[in-house]
Amino acid sequence: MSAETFDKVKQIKADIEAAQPDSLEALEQFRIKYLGSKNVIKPLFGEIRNIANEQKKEYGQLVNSAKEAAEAKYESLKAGLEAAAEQAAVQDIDLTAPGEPLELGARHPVTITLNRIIRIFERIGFVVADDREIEDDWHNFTAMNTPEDHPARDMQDTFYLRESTELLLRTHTSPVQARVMTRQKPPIRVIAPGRVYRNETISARSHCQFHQVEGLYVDEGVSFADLKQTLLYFAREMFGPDAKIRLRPSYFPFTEPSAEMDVYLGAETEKDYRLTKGTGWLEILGCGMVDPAVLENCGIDSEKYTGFAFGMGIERQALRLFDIGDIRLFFENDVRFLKQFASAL
Ligand code: 2NL
Repeated sequence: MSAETFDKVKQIKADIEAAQPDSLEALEQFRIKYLGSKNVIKPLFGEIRNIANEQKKEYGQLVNSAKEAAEAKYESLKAGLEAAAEQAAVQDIDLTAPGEPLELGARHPVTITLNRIIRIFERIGFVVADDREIEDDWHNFTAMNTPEDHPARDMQDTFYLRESTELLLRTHTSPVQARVMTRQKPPIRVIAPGRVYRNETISARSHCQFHQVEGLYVDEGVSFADLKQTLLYFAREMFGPDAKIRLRPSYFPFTEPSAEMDVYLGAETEKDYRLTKGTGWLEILGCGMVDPAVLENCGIDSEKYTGFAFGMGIERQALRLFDIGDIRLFFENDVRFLKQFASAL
């Protein structure tokens, strides 16, 4: 009885020593058989109670040596077989095959339009200013002379942050300029392009997020004539050397006097007729002389300095420039749409 049990263990140990797993799969079979949770060695330890007392020690050592032989064989073969498998996999790769083509992206039509506008103003000394999109009530509204009860401040029109009624998604890029004015002395000549937010129902014509460029020029002796000449220059660069402009009286809380600027496109083509509702005139931007109260709010002496400012929406211009019919396409990130507007800018 005892001799048979010894023989069984010796046989298993011999099997372990003779085994030559030659692949990772075979090695795994080996591991399961001799080292797994239901391995064949485990029950042999239990057999020790059937062994005569004077042989127990020898038996125990024999079973242990079988187990150690399995562990040693497993460890000695593992690294080599893994390396061989990896090498075999590498050999399967055709290194001469052509690579996957990298798809080249295209600039977004809003970015193209924005860049065009920025270039035009950069040429006459305007510098791009950039700042946060989550603004505080003061920079977005109070500094801009917008009274507490102004409808723009309503929850219906502005996205406030849930944590605080002091923080909001900027409704225009004016707070960027407010920040420039509070930290820099005139002369100031900046343009502030960027994303702005309004709580509006999304349609083909409007969206709750869009882009704006605002401009600001503050110095001694800046006049409405400077405003008009600067905007005429812009219109000619943007729409061609024959572009005509007109300024219509308007109202903004932050400028006085204020005006809307239209550009004459003519109504000869069907597209221009449609865009200008038959008048030939297209509304492009709002502008005016910076209200002295805004200058004072931002720490600029309104007795010494004057300024003009303007603001325009980008999406509407991009729609016109690329003949796109629906503003929602700008924000869907569909590459089939976005790829169509390759441009030098
Ligand atoms: C529009 C009209 C406008 C301004 C923006 C401005 C900025 C400062 C001071 C005074 Cl820091 N004004 N910005 C002025 C007039 C019009 O935007 O229709 N935008 C889409």
